[in-house]
Amino acid sequence: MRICATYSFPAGRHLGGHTFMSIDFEPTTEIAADNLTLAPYVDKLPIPKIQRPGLGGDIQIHAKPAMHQFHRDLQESKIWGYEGTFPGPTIEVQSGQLARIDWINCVPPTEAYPVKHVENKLEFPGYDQPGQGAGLDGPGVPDTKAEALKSWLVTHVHGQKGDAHNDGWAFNATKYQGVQRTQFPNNQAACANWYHDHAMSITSLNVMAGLAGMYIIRDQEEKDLNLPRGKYEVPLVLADRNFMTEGEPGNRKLTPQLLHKQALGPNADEVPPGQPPVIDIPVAFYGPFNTVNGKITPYHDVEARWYRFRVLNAAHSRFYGLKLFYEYTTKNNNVPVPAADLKRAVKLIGTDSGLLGKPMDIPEDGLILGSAERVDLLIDFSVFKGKRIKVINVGSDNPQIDPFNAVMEFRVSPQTVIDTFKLPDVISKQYYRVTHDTPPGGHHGHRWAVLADPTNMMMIWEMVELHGDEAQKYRGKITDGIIEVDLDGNPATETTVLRRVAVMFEDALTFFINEGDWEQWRFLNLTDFPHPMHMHLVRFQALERRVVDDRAFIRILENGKVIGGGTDKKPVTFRTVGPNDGLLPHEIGWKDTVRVDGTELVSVMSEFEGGTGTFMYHCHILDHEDDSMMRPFAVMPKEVLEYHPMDHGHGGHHPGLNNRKRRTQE
Ligand SMILES: [Cu+2]
Repeated sequence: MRICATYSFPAGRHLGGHTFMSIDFEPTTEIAADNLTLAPYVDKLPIPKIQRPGLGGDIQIHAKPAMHQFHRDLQESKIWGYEGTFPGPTIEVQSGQLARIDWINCVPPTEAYPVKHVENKLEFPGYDQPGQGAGLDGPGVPDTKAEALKSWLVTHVHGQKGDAHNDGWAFNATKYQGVQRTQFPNNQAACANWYHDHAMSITSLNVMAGLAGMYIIRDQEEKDLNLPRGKYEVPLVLADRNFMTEGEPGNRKLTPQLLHKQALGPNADEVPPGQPPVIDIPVAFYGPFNTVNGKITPYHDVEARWYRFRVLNAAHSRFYGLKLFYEYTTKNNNVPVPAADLKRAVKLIGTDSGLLGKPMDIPEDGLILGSAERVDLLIDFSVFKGKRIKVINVGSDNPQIDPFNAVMEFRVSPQTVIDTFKLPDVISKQYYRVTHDTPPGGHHGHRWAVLADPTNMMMIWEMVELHGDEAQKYRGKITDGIIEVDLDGNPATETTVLRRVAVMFEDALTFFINEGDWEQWRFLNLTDFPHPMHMHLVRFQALERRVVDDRAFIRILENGKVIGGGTDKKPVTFRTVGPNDGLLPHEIGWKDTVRVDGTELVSVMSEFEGGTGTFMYHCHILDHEDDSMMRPFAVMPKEVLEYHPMDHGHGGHHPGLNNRKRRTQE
């Protein structure tokens, strides 16, 4: 079993080396005998209730234990939800409207943790199937530590600007009856953000318990577009889930007990001769059941007219490849909506952090959404009058298999209705494409974050660029934590030498940023796993995506034990892929989370404005984030940063790091 199915793009848009995280589900005979499936399209799509700020901008959100029915044929499950629901209420504010939100922990310590946590090695096929696992599935090892957990919660509003003390710093979680007071100016463009738990080390479990909801910002520009609204604007919160089973193999039944079955796997990298394989990397969670707004594969009755969908991938790890199919009578014989119909009916008008300049078509082979990514979609169901349209996750190797790849179904009324909405040619006049020259005077700093897994952890290596003699002394040598890169592929120019300065979240802060500065961050993924990288505070635009030849990156051993990694006397090289700087067409939108697939380099450019303090950036695969694939960065007023000793490198408190440079200017 592999967890990274290769996702092929049609000719001309091939992203080469592009890995696509998916379920890779092959039903075993045991599963068939047990029939651990749930009938798709039997539950109506629920719509989370909307919560707007009251007088003075006040909102109170209570995290509390509740019962939640995921599917018609399942008993109610114990969850912890914001206002007792999963997803939580949709918070809706106007751009510029102050919101003061109190996040109140109402989960008493007497409440048992609502999620069972089990570790399951990838070599056993059961890691993405229902139940703890036994026999053929391989022994799922219960994590008894999870049973001892009491509620310890902190909420982060993903995509939200504001000072850092409102941002849900992972360590600043609170116990029962604790209140996290936050204030957001909402001085940002219309977009669909979301809120979820962010507690240090247990984010993955707390979110699995049900702690997530949407946060929608509206503005005048959006209003003037007269987009479908009210019941014609529908949030779709996607998340996969798993459940415990009961009974003997061959006669097992699903129970409503939420199950976080964490796949542990061998490192997918090729291990050079003489080097030990790396085992038990926490890969991720893959649930066999897709929920939308808290229901497993629901259906939604729609009129034959335009709708607007605010789609959020709130899954822990799963990347969705969303594709529309016509439902025919044979259950497993879905037919893709033909390209011409798709082009007529479906338009993409926005990404994570706001509206696009113009409506765009969605890719015929599926719209890819990594964890935490959002899209703003318009669908004209008059094209599909009287039909049933299935949404299927084609990220899987077996996209035709129902129900495990089913996401939801639209049932389009046969009735003709009057619809005054006309798709505008221009969506957002405020939108502009960011380039290297966008920052005033073209000035911007550079940062490097290397994603690496030479040991049994997924890590972010924070790097500094070395210069002059210091760089030269490392060129062509093997040194732990030194990565030499050949960015331009030109042998006549010098390679860039990067030195690792931080790994763990608790390592010294190294990214100090002037408030208002623009910076280009490069995420260099030297692992074979895709990592959706999210930066707090900012919105950014992706500048380019390149494929990395990472054969030069090797593990470094001491006494037969892996102690780190570095480049093997030659630099890591790159190749450009396809048109559009290697980006999918819609990846030119404003975003806060970007897919950095296995062995890829993705550069993003952002302006660090809208708040000051220490923020986090991290992989949004929640088990990677908990496994320390997260680092802090500080944004300070320029005149204050002038006073800060670390910024000038004369603090001298960090042996071996005192030569580091804060950044280079371009
Ligand atoms: Cu990751």
